[in-house]
Amino acid sequence: MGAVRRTSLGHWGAFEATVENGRLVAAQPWADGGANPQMIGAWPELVYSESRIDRPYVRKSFLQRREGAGGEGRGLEEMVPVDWDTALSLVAGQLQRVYAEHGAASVFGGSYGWSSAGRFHHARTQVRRFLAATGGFTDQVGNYSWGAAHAILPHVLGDAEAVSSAATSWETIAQESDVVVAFGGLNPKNWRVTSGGAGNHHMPRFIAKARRRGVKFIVVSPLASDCPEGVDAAWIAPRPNTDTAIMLALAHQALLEGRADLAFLERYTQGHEAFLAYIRGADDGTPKTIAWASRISGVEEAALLTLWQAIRQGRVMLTASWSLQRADHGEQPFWALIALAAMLGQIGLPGGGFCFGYGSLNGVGASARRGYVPAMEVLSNPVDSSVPVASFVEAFLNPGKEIAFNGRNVVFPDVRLVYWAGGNPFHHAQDLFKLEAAWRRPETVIVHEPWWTPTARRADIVLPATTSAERNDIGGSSRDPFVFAMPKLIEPVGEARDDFLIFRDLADRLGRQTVFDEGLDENGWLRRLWSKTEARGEREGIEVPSFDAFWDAGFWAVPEPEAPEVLFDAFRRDPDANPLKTPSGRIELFSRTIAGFGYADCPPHPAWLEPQEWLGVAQDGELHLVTNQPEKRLHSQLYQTRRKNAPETVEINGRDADARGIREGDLVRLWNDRGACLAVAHLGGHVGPGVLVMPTGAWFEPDRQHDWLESNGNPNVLTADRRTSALGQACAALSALVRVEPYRPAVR
Ligand SMILES: Nc1nc2c(c(=O)[nH]1)N[C@H]1C(S)=C(S)[C@@H](COP(=O)(O)OP(=O)(O)OC[C@H]3O[C@@H](n4cnc5c(=O)[nH]c(N)nc54)[C@H](O)[C@@H]3O)O[C@H]1N2
Ligand SMILES: Nc1nc2c(c(=O)[nH]1)N[C@H]1C(S)=C(S)[C@@H](COP(=O)(O)OP(=O)(O)OC[C@H]3O[C@@H](n4cnc5c(=O)[nH]c(N)nc54)[C@H](O)[C@@H]3O)O[C@H]1N2
Ligand SMILES: [Mo]
Repeated sequence: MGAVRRTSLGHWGAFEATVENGRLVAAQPWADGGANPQMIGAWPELVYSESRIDRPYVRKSFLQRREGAGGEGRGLEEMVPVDWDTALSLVAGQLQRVYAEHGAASVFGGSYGWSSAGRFHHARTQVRRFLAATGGFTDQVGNYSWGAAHAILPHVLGDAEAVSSAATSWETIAQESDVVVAFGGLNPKNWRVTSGGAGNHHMPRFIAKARRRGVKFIVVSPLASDCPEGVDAAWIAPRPNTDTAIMLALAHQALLEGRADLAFLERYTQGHEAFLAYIRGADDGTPKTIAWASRISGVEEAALLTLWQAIRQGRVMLTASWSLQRADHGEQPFWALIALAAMLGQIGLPGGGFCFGYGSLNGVGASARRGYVPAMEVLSNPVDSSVPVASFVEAFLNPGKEIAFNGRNVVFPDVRLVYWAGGNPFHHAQDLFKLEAAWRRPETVIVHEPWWTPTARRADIVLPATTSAERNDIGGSSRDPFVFAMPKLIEPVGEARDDFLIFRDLADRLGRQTVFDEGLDENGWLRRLWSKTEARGEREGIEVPSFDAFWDAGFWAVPEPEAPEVLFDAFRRDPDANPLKTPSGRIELFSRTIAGFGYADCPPHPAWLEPQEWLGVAQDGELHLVTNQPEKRLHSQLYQTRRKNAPETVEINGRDADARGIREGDLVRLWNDRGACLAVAHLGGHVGPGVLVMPTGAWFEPDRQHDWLESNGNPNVLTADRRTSALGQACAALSALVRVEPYRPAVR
């Protein structure tokens, strides 16, 4: 039989698969989509990886004693292979037991994680749908990506769309902007990825277009490579987590020089008086001057004044990457950026104002009509129990504890059973040794995974899931102009089953099958999802192909929107006719709602608050650890391929390396009170002094001989399990201090 070529999709791009004799043998970027060939090419390696889970497994003592086994042995004991029927009856029995004895809130099923690109077989959606159908569960709210923004933006802008889906189009930057100031940079590595996957990775093209018109780029980031290549951007390297101070000082300078657009503030904002009083220093006696920001950020006054000169006139786009808000008081830099943009008065103009995430994800600022990629339907959760996404470790450790969260109180449930499908908490959570301890608390842990990830290895019952190559699906991203058919390429590897089929079987055992599947199989669901795309097309006068035509073609190019998107253009045209959904209908630079919450860590206007961990409080020898997204992987995905880098690399400034006797390529040990990990030092001159940059995603591998030493270089053993504020309760991974030294293992 000859080779067959089919189109498919992953979060790192659309690809053309070659299948020979029932085997996936090659994958190449689709069309001229610009996806990264190395990441795409890893598909066969991924699918046939040695780390695939070949059949169901149960932890040895759990198989013998069920919930009586206790959690101590998780990750340590032997995993015993069992047949599917044994595994599924165990799972069903455990769910029944916990529902009956403790109630649905004791089933933790938030199951945060990216899962796979296909929207029907999206494991996190499937597990939450399943648990909603069988009795309910404790959910997780918000996300790790932009959790703090998700909480603060609705108070300021009326909703969170400016971070979740909407963005001023790059087209308008290329046509209208004079200057782009990118806090957190525009790192091209991030454009390799988008949730749901893309056919179009064209950010480099947009940037090139902007460059041709002479748009000037200024990158404010501790890492030089956050500037896209060929852009020759000016680089300002502040201490991490000090952007808010810089933004406030620029706003203050605008006020001093009479360049603040008071008419804009008057017409389009609410509470600017309080904000202006704050930056003048009326409340705390400290005007937020350039000199003040220089002391905090470590950037010379002259460089900050040059930055001010660059933005005091012309069309200015101010952008922030999502990373800025993944830190202590992460709400503030986003609010401060909005305030600074309001002072300059260009919000709502093409190529001007502010925007979040251009450097964070492929497709932000691309021209795409939203809403044509259908999402799998969820069911409403019959119990009202949820925790902020990044608080799950705290919740496992403190049942019954009450925390404040964005104006309400959350009581942590008494978690007895954990069900995770489509995420890797031993990658994504902070303070992983703390997670290890918390993970022992529940009575039962069930995980669906295609691969033996650190999370799968720490389960009581592991069910092997298929990859997206082994089933039919529909995929795509709302930030991309394509929807893709994802035909089944090969038969399931080993005894793997689709998450959907596993849940359908379990739902049947629990007497809830029709609630879960509504009588539809895979094909039925794909057709039902496509009918939503058709219905949307009908509403908007867009011609959508029939399901069969779409499936045969392998993709559908959604027609481009007529005009490039400009954030808040309608609001700018007429704020009375198009008010924001804030209490005042305006951009809130002072929020009475937030004032009413009375949170010390989130005041009612943008403000500089010292992070708990940053260079301003570092002891002698401590450095600020920035943990960013990995270049050649998607989080912990692809680690089981040649995209692995073990131990992971850490970027260190030459001066800091010299002071510690560290040379290029040395094996080093990073540590603090929370743990330690290995890494390989890289001294490329890419980071500012006092800063270490280390990507996330290495598979957590604690060295049992050397207590607290993680050997693959997973930096989350060093990050703090701390929230941004009582408002966001979001992940603050990017505020962490550590020490580093050459690694000299003790002779055993
Ligand atoms: N220090 C630090 N930590 C961070 C961040 C940071 O910047 N710094 N970033 C955070 C952010 S923004 C995010 S989004 C998270 C990401 O955290 P995660 O989303 O948990 O990371 P992934 O590695 O993408 O995990 C997805 C898992 O789903 C599995 N999977 C894939 N397909 C299937 C399937 O079909 N079925 C099943 N059952 N499983 C499947 C994969 O094998 C993988 O283990 O990490 C967060 N953690
Ligand atoms: N290749 C690849 N791309 C990805 C992902 C991936 O795993 N791999 N993950 C995707 C996901 S889930 C998400 S949420 C996005 C995340 O998007 P981002 O959060 O924007 O990405 P990061 O790489 O974490 O951070 C971008 C840069 O911000 C800089 N930075 C960190 N702290 C500070 C600070 O305090 N101030 C300033 N000015 N700069 C700072 C760092 O140098 C870092 O390189 O990325 C997406 N894109
Ligand atoms: Mo994310």
